[in-house]
Amino acid sequence: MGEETVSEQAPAREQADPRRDRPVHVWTLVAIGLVATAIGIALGFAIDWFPVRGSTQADDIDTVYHVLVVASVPFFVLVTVITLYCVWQFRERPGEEGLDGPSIHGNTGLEIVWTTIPAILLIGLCTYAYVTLTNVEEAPAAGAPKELRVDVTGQQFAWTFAYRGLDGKPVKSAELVLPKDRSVKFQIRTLDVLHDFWVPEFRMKIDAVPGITTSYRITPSKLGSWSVVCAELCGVGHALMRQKVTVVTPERFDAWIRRKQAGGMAATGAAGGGGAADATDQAAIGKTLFAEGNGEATACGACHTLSDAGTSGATGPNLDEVLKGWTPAQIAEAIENPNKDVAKGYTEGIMPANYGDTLTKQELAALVAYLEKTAAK
Ligand code: HEC
Ligand SMILES: [Cu+2]
Repeated sequence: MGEETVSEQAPAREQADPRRDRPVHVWTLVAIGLVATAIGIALGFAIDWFPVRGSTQADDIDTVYHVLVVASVPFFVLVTVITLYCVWQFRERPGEEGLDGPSIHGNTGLEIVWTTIPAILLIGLCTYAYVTLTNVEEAPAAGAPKELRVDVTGQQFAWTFAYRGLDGKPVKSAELVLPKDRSVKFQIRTLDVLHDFWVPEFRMKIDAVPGITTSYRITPSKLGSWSVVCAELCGVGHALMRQKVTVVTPERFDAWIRRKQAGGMAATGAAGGGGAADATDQAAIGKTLFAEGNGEATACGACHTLSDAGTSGATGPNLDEVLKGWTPAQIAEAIENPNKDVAKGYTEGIMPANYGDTLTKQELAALVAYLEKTAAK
């Protein structure tokens, strides 16, 4: 039996077979490969893959991408050309059904070549990417404007921002506002699951990991308004976890910070005053909670637009429009049990369902009082 198979197979391969196509010359394949490589690299550069370059880091990071294109297209072409050529040249022809090719065992020279070249290439590219990442994240030089520190907190399904190291008191915000041409270091945390803090225009991104604080640094280099995106699948509301980042001139940034500091101060003063807060103080506390949260409870303004609180969130209904005529009981119910009566056109499970726990009774009352007063205007 065994002998029969061998004697049947061997001649089929060893003799020049009239059924075979004439082999293509190796230089023809090389020429095809070079043309395909040139087209591939040209396309890689011609297509504009990237959003606007919004930070000083963007140039170097885009260069990494272009170097990777130049390094990987030739290998992609090499593998593809050889594969397609073999599929065509050694296809099964009528009469060859069930035949097996000659058995080939190992080629030490080839194996050394195809291990060494990719190893050198990979080590080189990793080193280059690592050095680039270290360089773009270098602390600002002496004499540059003082670095801004922003704590970023992720929670299903919104981000809140806290500015540290300002002159005067820290500022919390549901919206990210940054000055142009000043280095900013983000310290990123999460209150629940993994999230990932990303502004595509700034190019940098990093996971928010439970239990640890991660960070990165960028310098906004363009005025404009873009999206903060969550880039780590984090639950049903992941795709809606988007907020606004606005890059403004340093003067406008300082004015914005001062306005925030003044607004927050009134509310803190009222809360710290002790005793029964009167209606105006209640509303001031409510407004602060709405725009800033309380560290545990996500700011409502991250998801809701409310012009009185200066927020522009777009994940949930616009509260300038929907709250008219609501009773305090209805507002409280919507906050504590958001999934009971889901607003038309919106998905259940996006608005945090834990405000009953993360807000104290007084905070909830203040928020309801504020929203009722604002809606009545
Ligand atoms: C992560 C985003 C998110 C946050 C944070 C959030 N909400 Fe919502 N909210 C939504 C979504 C989405 C809906 C619509 C679905 C629903 O009713 O549950 C909604 C619905 C509402 C409604 C009902 C609106 C209607 O038309 O029925 C009210 C009122 C409301 N939210 C108030 C608040 C308040 C107050 C806070 C802060 C304590 C808050 N929300 C925080 C996303 C959010
Ligand atoms: Cu997320």
